[in-house]
Amino acid sequence: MSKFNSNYMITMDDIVREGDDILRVVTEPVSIPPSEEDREEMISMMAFLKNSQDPIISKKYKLRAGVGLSANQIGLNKRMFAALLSDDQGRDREYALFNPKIISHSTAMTYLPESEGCLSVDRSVQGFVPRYEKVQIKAYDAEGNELKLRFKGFDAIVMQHELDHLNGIMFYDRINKDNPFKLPEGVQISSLY
Ligand code: UDB
Ligand code: ZN
Repeated sequence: MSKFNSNYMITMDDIVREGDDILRVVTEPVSIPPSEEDREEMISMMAFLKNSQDPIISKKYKLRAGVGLSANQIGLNKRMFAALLSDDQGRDREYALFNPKIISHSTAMTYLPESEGCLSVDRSVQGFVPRYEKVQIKAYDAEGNELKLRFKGFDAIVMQHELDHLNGIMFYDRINKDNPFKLPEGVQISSLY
């Protein structure tokens, strides 16, 4: 059993930083339905995101306001991530996804004009990170039910950023090496804002 049981509080000290090899590993699928251990770790990851988005708690524990966290970012070689997004009405939407996979995507792409950043990266990296504007994801939930989910805009960017982590890819790997603000050619791509 890892230390990340459902009572454990993840803080920034638990977040693996760039340079650690686990961030460059193609993570291993988890069993479906997920084991008790996998589910407890996921609960702990989701609690981190909730705490990090709570103004009082995040200030007390010096947490960066996180929207997504992949298992290898806390040192676990597992294909699972948590995301805590907001719907159109500002209500929380929790995604606890096991063995997620992109099953289809738009040809159109988008990017965050202010670049991405990452909980595992303690410096600002300039440049555009091209992402699909829309993605459809197949995954399993904590009970082992198959899910098919559609995301667009910022939510789609978060999903692709977390899926990249599970494949050992960092956001800056996708920034053009010659000119960080050069966009891919021959594709429709527009700024998210
Ligand atoms: C984040 N948060 O959690 F546009 F309300 C980033 C950090 C690195 C700045 C903490 C973030 O983008 N929050 C945010 C953005 C908004 C509106 C808002 C909150 N991640 C997650 C991460 O590193 N996961 O591995 C980085 C994001 C950059 C683009 C997608 C994920
Ligand atoms: Zn990240």
